[in-house]
Amino acid sequence: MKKILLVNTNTEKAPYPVPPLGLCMLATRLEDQYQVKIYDGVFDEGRKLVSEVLQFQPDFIGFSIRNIDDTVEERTVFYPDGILEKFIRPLQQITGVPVILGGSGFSIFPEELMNLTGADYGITGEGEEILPELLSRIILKQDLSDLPNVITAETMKIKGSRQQSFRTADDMRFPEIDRWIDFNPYMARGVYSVQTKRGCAHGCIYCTYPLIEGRKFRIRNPSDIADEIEQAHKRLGYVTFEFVDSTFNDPRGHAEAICREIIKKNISVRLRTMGMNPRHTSAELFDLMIRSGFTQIDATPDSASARMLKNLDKGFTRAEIEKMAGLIAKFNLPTMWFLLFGGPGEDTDTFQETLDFIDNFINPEDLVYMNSGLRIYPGTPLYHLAVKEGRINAGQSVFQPSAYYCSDRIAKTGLDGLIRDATLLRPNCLSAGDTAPSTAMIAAANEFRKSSNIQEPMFRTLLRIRKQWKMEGKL
Ligand code: B12
Repeated sequence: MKKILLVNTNTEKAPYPVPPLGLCMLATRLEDQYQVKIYDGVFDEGRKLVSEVLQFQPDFIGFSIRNIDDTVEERTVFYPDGILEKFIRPLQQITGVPVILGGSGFSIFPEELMNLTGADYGITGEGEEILPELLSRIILKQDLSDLPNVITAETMKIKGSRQQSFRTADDMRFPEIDRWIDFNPYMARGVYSVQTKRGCAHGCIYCTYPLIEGRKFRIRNPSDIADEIEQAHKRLGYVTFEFVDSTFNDPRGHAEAICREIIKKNISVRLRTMGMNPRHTSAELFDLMIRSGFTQIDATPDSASARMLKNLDKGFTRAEIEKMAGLIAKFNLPTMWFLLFGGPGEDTDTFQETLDFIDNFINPEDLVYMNSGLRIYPGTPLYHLAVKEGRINAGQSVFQPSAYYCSDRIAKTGLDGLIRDATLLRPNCLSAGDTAPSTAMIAAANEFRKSSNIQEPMFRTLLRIRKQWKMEGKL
């Protein structure tokens, strides 16, 4: 049997370490035909990689590239150089086996990453269908030119338009993450990731999700999702399950069906999710979410200004965000809010509108992240707008993270000042540059949770410590 090593090159541990779900899915798909191993670089950061390769002697090495930069203009962390230095170069020096790249970050910047790394092949988008096909064609020395989403060192081009290979997501075999990687280091602050669908049908002007996952929602069978959670819960015990979908409650009815299946299992699990679409929230959904085990959610409306919601093409209204906020309050569901300032047309009025929303609709115990400036990604409406407005040239690469958009109706420094003032007056509001709490703060939060046996989400404890330290002048 030929061997393939899949390498997770993501070493980011903020806001918390995330397990390489995509690689585990690929490993699960490949294991019938190949001997597969995952090297998880999150905690080891490449230290044991060379010795693993010398021991395993793979025939292929696949690198997953997830993060390119942290999308926070003020602090800009750029990951590719570290990925090259810690993971890719050391292996290129000791072996000549084909190197294949993939992952969400790679899918946004395939040409740039092929150039930077000198890799042999790359696959954009989901890998389950194309990777096995690519491997067998390489083995059989067959032509690759009709393989969609594949880029090679020779062609440096992706053939045709990007396609998604699954018609539905039912054939997305769920992996047992902890069978592929050591899950122990994730147990402290990490989460067990679950994907319930692929695709995003929304048109938010700055967003890469449709580019990475396709524009059509392709949903998994809700009872399979509940089985996955039940089985992982049995294996791991106390762990938080996090849904990693673009938005959890889309298309309408899917989230409700998942919650019902989990409730039927009669298991006591902790659930959380990223993006909620305000339009598809309802008392019924929140009731089901609470009953199935949700202990926190992320709300990502980006803005609460009617004008900005339109300009960002969010697909929902201010009234719908207010409805969602009302439900969050009614069901007392701890929430992290994410707001994005500086999009096209942002001015002091629209800023104030969103600030009023924070003051009137958000629980002061909930966290609000305020981000300034929008990262410009290739292939997005924002990219085209930036070209039209003469901010970048048509076709210009925006790989280096200096490409941010800020409305011409508000100076960037002025916007940063407004955010700073807002966060000074509101202890629950943080500028996006503050997403990583210090080790001392995490330690204090853990200590507090242990001594008070408190069950609240970590972000609330961190906020508690932050407020206390601020009062004591420690911050
Ligand atoms: C969920 C999510 C989060 C959650 C993670 C929760 C969790 N439990 O995992 C949270 C909110 C915590 C988060 C945080 C961050 N995120 Co995030 N996140 C996502 C999101 C929406 C989905 C990721 C995911 O799990 N997908 C599902 C899995 C199954 O897919 P996958 O891993 O991509 O794998 C598939 C393919 O990529 C491919 N593939 C993967 N590896 C390989 C390897 C090979 C060889 C091949 C052939 C194929 C292949 O096949 C897999 C199966 O089909 C993506 C956007 C997106 N739609 O992809 C952004 C995304 C990955 N995040 C991004 C960023 C920037 C971040 C942060 C740095 C933000 C910040 N400043 O804090 C942090 C970093 C966190 C960390 N520790 O790494 C960016 C990365 C690109 C970039 N701009 O750099 C993305 C793409 C969003 C964006 N802005 O464009 N994120």
